[in-house]
Amino acid sequence: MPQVETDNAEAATTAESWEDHVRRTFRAMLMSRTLESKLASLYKAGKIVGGVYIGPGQEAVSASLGSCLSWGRDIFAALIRDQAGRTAFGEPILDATRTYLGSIRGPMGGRDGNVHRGRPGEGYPAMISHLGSMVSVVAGMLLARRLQGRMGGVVGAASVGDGASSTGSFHEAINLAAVERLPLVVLLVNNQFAYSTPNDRQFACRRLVDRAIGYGVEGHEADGTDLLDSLQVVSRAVQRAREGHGTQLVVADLLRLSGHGEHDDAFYVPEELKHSHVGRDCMEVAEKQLLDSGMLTTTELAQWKRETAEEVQAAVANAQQEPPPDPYREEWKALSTPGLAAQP
Ligand SMILES: Cc1ncc(C[n+]2csc(CCOP(=O)(O)OP(=O)(O)O)c2C)c(N)n1
Ligand SMILES: [Mg+2]
Repeated sequence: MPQVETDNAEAATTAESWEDHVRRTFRAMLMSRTLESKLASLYKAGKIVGGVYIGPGQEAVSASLGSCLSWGRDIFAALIRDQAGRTAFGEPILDATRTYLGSIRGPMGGRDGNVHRGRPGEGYPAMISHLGSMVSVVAGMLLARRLQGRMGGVVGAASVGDGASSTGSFHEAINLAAVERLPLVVLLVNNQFAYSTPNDRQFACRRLVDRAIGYGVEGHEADGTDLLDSLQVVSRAVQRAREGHGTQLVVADLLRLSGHGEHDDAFYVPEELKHSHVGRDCMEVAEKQLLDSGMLTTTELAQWKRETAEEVQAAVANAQQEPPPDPYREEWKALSTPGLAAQP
C-alpha cells in the first residue's frame, strides 16, 4: 500500500506557525464541506448505493483533530462525521470517492460503500462501528506499540459521539486507557442527538466533560462551532498526550446540521436549537474569523473554493470510470488479508 505524502507529515517536522496551522485546518474543512455536498447530491441522484453519512457543522473540531496528528506517526480512528478530520489527517479525497462509488481501486477494494475505510497499516484503522468500538481499537494499537517498544511520541485519537459515550465499549476503553496512561485523545462530539435521541434522554450529568474526573483523565471543553477555539483546545490536548500526561478527553458542543444520514430529514430537531449558539455553522464562523483576522484574503478564499470544487469534481469523475470488484473473480477478503492490513 502506498505511503501517502501529506502536508501534515511535513508540518510535524518543521515549526509551523499558528496562522499556517489555522489555514491548513480551514482548507480541510472547506474540502470536506465541498466533497460531502457532492456526495449528498450523488446519493439523491441514486448514484451511490448504500447510505451517505455526512458531518456538516462538525468540520471545525474534526479538522482540528486531524490537523494536530501526523500521518505515518500517529493513529487516528475517524467516524461517520469526520470527513474533515480524515482530509486534515492526510487521507486523499480519492479514497472517499472511490469508496462511495464502489471502485475496486478504493482502499477497501470496493467492498465498503461509505465510511468503513482506512489504511490500517498506516495508523489509520478502518471504522468498525460509530458506537464507541474504535476507542478500544486505538487503545489496543497504542498498547501494542508500547509492548513492541515503538511508542516514540505517538498519539492515538478516536472520535465518539454523545450517544457513543453512553455505551459500554466507550467506558471500558477509556477506563483501560486511563489506567495504562495511554497517549490517547478521545474527541467526544456532542452534536445534541444520537440519531433522533436528544441529550436529555441520553445522560443525566450536567456537562459531559465532568466524566473525565470519574475516569481520572484530563478533560477539555471546546466550542465546536468555533474553529480558533477548537484548534486551540485540541492542540493542547494532543500536546498533553504527546508529552506523557496520559489520556485526554475533549468535549466539543455543536449541532449536527444534517440528518443522521442523507435518508433522514431530522424533523425532530427543534427550531430553537437551530437558532441557538450551538446551531451556528462552523464554516461561516471560521470564514469570518479568517477574513477578519487577515489570515485569509477574499481573493484566496474564492480561489480555495474554486480549487476544492475542481478537485472534488476530478476525484468523482476518476472514481466513476473505475470498475467495481468482480464477485466472480475476486476472493471475498476480510481485513486480515495481508494486502488490506499490511503492517508498515
Ligand atoms: C450497536 C449499534 N446500535 C445502533 C447503531 C445505529 N446507529 C449508528 S450511529 C447511531 C447514533 C450515534 O449517535 P452519536 O454517538 O451521538 O453520534 P452521531 O451520529 O450523533 O455523530 C446509531 C443509533 C449501530 N450502528 N450500532
Ligand atoms: Mg450525537
